[in-house]
Amino acid sequence: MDQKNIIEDNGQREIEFDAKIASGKTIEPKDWMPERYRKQLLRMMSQHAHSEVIGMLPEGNWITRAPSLARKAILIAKVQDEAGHGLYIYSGAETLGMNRSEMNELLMSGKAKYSSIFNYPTLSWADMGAIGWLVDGAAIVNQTVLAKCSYGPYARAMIRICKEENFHNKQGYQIMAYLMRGTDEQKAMAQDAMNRFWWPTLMMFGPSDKNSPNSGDLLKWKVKLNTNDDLRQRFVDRTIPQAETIGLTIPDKDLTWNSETRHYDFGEIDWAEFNEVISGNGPCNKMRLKQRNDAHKNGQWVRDAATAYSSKRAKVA
Ligand code: FAQ
Repeated sequence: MDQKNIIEDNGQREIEFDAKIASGKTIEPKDWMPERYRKQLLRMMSQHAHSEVIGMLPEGNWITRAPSLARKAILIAKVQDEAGHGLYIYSGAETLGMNRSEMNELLMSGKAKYSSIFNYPTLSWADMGAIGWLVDGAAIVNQTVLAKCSYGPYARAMIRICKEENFHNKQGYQIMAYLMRGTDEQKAMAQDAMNRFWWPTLMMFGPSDKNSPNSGDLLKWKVKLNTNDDLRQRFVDRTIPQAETIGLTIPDKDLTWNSETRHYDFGEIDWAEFNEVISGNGPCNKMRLKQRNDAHKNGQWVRDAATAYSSKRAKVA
């Protein structure tokens, strides 16, 4: 096919692709897709998968120190769930033409992004409550919408992940609620976790709409169905009453209920801090990358054993 025909052919395919998206059908791995759609999805899905995997580190930090056997079992199960989420999303991302080890290389070399929230330290047991309640709560708001996104493998992974995130969210809220019924020290610990995690959680939704370079493409192609600011507002509106119910104070002096818009107005996010964190200069960026690299290196014997086992089974079969 000559150059002119290729351009016309791709133009026709793009019209069909846009019509498919407009009709609400999902795009599947073998369907034709514009190169920019593929790249945007791969960027977003691989970052999401990396976030699940790096997200195990701040919580893993508390497994040996959980205050009871039941809490330890729950936390182990939660961290294991996050590994599973990473796996589903990496598998979905692989359908876009990059294999998992390449994605992992980009993560381990510091070239790929993962959610800013995991570059903050977990200093007390209450932080496990704050992560489950706030961080998983934010993830649910974002991912419930992604479960209706235009790329089939991503949308389907989100359905299962959201079910599990709901358990995570409830166990986190329960930790916070129990602490708020406890001693003055326990209440102070819960409030301190709230104070440290509130603003970084709002940053999880990404830059404000006017500074979000990828939103245009993603909204056009129905990968995102809402803007960053819309989802952030949705999270604030649903979380304030939960905080009030258990007696936690939101660390925002500008927070007010707006009876006209029927939403909470809230203060300005520290975007300088956000930009520092996503550029690799947050409180824990370097430590997280080192932990991830060390875990990969120390897990080599597991990968070797799994490879040896599968080749042995292949010989028997
Ligand atoms: N952190 O143009 P936009 C979880 C980057 S899962 C780091 O607005 P976009 C579960 C962005 O990549 C949490 N970087 O970008 C769990 C872009 O840079 P690039 C993860 C961020 O894609 C719970 C640049 O800024 N969830 O927590 C962040 O339209 C507990 C410009 O931004 C997902 O990944 C950030 N917060 O919107 C696990 C959900 N925000 O790539 C363990 C899927 C923005 O051009 C324990 N992702 N950037 O170099 C999304 O919904 C979107 O990608 C956004 C960003 C909303 C994150």
